[in-house]
Amino acid sequence: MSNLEKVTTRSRAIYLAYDHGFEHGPQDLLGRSIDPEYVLGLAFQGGYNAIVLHKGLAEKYYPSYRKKLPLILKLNGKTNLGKGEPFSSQVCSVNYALKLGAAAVGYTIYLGSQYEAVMLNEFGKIQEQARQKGLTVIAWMYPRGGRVENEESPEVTAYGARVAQELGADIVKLKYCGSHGCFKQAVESAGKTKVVLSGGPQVAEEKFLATVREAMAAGAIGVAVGRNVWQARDPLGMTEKIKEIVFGSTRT
Ligand code: FBP
Repeated sequence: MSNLEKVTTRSRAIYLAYDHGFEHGPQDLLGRSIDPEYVLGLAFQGGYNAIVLHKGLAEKYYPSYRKKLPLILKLNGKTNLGKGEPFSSQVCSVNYALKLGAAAVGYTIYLGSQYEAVMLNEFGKIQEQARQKGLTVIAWMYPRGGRVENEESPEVTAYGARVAQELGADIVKLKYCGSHGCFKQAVESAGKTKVVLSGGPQVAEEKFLATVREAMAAGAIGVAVGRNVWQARDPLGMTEKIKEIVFGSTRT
């Protein structure tokens, strides 16, 4: 089985992102979603290809899922309390991710930030270490900072996709740039690096599903979604609708 096959199903994938307690604070974790046990159960029951966690949650909650749900270990993070140029620093090593049972590692690059060089440097090392250990590498490519006028413009989205390809990411996670055409351009820029759609803040169910449809039609292999699932009224129902779009008849 190739590295990518460990976190995909017939070259498609749905990932449940759950790093928000770190990135945004508990304000995002409404109701049951404050409980990591609940969200891991949801990822397993929903048949997600993997769950995204920081190491603290992986240490305490992942052991009982180790054999049944692949893990994407998020290697860097930042809170939303800091002001100024965005910088997400590395908080976990590739070796420790492997020890925790990860099948893949994730890293956010704020392309265009004043600290871009530091993140590119960290990612470059992580990519090589992950290759040696047989882990899939996923880049969260989020253009952001004072020099980036529009974080979701077609130009910076495609630029981020291209940089992910040139850095050797297996998968790049991109925010939706607003149309089928511009997302298709981003997918083309990513080349052999696979693209997954980043979910974003919760929106009306039909609106989110329409975006997933457009991203898939543009060539994405799936989604890495958090809030639009575990903040939904019926997270498992929402999951089924996403699966229908992403896998259609390809799901085994
Ligand atoms: P969502 O589907 O909830 O948007 O999660 C995707 C994600 O990339 C998370 O992994 C991460 O915590 C968050 O979005 C980052 O959001 P922001 O753009 O606000 O920094």
